[in-house]
Amino acid sequence: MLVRTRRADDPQPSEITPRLLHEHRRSVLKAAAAGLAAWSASTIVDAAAATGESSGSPGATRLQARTSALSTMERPTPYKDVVGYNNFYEFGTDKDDPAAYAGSLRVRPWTVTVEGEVARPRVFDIDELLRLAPLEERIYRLRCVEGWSMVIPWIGYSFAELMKRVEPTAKARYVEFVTLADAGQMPGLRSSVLAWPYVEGLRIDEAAHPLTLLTLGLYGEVLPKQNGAPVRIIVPWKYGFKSGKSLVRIRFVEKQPQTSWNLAAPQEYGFYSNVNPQVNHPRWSQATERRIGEDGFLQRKRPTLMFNGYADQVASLYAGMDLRKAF
Ligand SMILES: Nc1nc2c(c(=O)[nH]1)N[C@H]1C(S)=C(S)[C@@H](COP(=O)(O)O)O[C@H]1N2
Ligand SMILES: [Mo]
Repeated sequence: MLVRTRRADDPQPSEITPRLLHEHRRSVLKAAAAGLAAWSASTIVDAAAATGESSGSPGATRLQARTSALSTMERPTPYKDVVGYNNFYEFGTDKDDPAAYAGSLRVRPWTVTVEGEVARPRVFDIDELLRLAPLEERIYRLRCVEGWSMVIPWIGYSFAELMKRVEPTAKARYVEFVTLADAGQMPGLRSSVLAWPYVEGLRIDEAAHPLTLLTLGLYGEVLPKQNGAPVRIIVPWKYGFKSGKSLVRIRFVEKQPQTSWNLAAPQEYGFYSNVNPQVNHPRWSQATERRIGEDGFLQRKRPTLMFNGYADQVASLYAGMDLRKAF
């Protein structure tokens, strides 16, 4: 059953929040009218139906998730593009390498070690993480620094849920996300294109922001391997590379972490990497983006939105900062 309708036109930045809340309220009311608990309405069917395509891999574990009001109303990118056009350099640098080679990734057993400046350091088993908090479907735009974007119905919960359970100390000012580096499973590690493991970082208030999603699935199923199984982070107002895949270690630290992309090319990839159409990459403009799945002659370029459309929610995190310097 469809409980939401979604329009394909682009929302203006100022429109996003009110429209989201409006749509969410409507879906809740409709679900209630149909005699369903609002949260049990099947967003899985909804996301797939919106693209007019079948989605999901045969045999993949399905996840039940409730609709989140933090979703964009844009049409999700077709499933085949979401799982077929990827950046995951541990499996090669071509867009189709992850789909071709990530099959060798072993996702069980899997643990995520949470350590550093926390009162309760802990090793979480992946199956524990799947049950730690109620799963939500969050439809977010993913804007790659290379100039393309997708709209993906992710499944997970706010990273803040995990933070609550480990209790960061007063010294914790940053969070370092360390991803798997195992040459036996990851043929891309033969290349020295990046320093392995792939490491990313956030300031602690960015990590604690409700939009920051500890991500365990997409399109109603557990994360496909090429998308960063079994758990990754998604930070929707930042360029895609801030969203590390296949996390194994999360460290709360005092000092700003060294990140893989910043080490590889510091003049091109700063620590913040907020989506910002006014700050160009040294080698290309960031003013517009190409939506994957809509390629073709007449494809119009979409304007890139400040903070990827989340200015109302996140701009205050950067009050007083010069975003040309802190790029
Ligand atoms: N471990 C790891 N995480 C990674 C990357 C990577 O190469 N390795 N690539 C990043 C980049 S550049 C992007 S755009 C997104 C792509 O996510 P997707 O393939 O699920 O769309 O993952 C990010 N996370
Ligand atoms: Mo990217």
